Amino acid sequence: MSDIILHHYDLSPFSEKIRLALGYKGLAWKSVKVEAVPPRPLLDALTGGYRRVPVLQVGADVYCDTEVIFRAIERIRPEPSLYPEGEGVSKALSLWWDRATWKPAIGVLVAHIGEHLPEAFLKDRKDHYLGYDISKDAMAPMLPAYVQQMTALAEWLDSMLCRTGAYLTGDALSAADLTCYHSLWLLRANAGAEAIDAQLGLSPAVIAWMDRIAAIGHGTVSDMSPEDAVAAAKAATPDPAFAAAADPSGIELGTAVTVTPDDNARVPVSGTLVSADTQEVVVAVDAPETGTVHVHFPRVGFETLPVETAAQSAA
Ligand SMILES: N[C@@H](CCC(=O)N[C@@H](CS)C(=O)NCC(=O)O)C(=O)O
Repeated sequence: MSDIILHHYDLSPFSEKIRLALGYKGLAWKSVKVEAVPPRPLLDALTGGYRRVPVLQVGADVYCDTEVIFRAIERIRPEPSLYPEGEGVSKALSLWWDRATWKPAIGVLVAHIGEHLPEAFLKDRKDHYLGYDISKDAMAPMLPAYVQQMTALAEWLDSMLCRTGAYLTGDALSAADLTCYHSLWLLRANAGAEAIDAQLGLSPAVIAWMDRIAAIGHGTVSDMSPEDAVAAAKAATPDPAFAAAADPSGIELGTAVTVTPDDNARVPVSGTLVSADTQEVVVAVDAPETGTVHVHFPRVGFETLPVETAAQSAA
């Protein structure tokens, strides 16, 4: 099998979930570090311009968004499963947590370290990513509400752990644990565990659960340059295992489509629909640097539309 390559940056919480998933599976992987602020021309060539991080690459197959990255890792090494209670409960918890905690977690974060965030980072997030200002000053008036929300949401984790034992969905870890951990990890890694545990009133059960997850580690990691990652894509051909007879949503294979996140960073990726099931969509994208790559997205959280329909809905 081709190398497993993760394009990420250290302080990206969504990347931390994937680093831990790779560690949980005991996988060896290559680490390609990307800038926290675009431009990222080589990553764009691999994804067709998908704006977010992390991205997982295996040869000429490229996976965008942690939901589909979890799925890819599960296919590569099925045991121990990231979905011991099935995909539904784990994915539903993950989607809820990611969307409910994103803004309040950033609000708490910038209260602690906002003065150290570079101007270019803040401008990029406002103008091209989130659409709102995440500087310390701009978020300060809402800080009490952000703390209230994070506190209440973390208490729900405590309630789940009290019922299930070691992990959120049962006595074995699931992808939901890695997801619900990542924003608390971001806060503790930057502001200090003691300060965050006290500020959000994290319970002993939640703290012990985070310690268990941190102990998983990241697996066996070695560095790779972005240039080598692009060369690996060019040298490979997309995995034919993802051929499908038809898209269940009715778009004909071979249609020119755009795939766009439905929350933030709404930068469409344009490509040719090559495969799809109810959970995952795959488009072929060509760039001179990479040749043809197959870019995979989840269905939930993304809009896959024929190019003409996308143009009409944007008009
Ligand atoms: N739904 C996406 C969210 C990913 C996300 O928000 N990533 C952040 C970094 S942790 C990001 O891309 N920020 C903007 C950037 O780095 O350009 C996923 O699950 O992968």
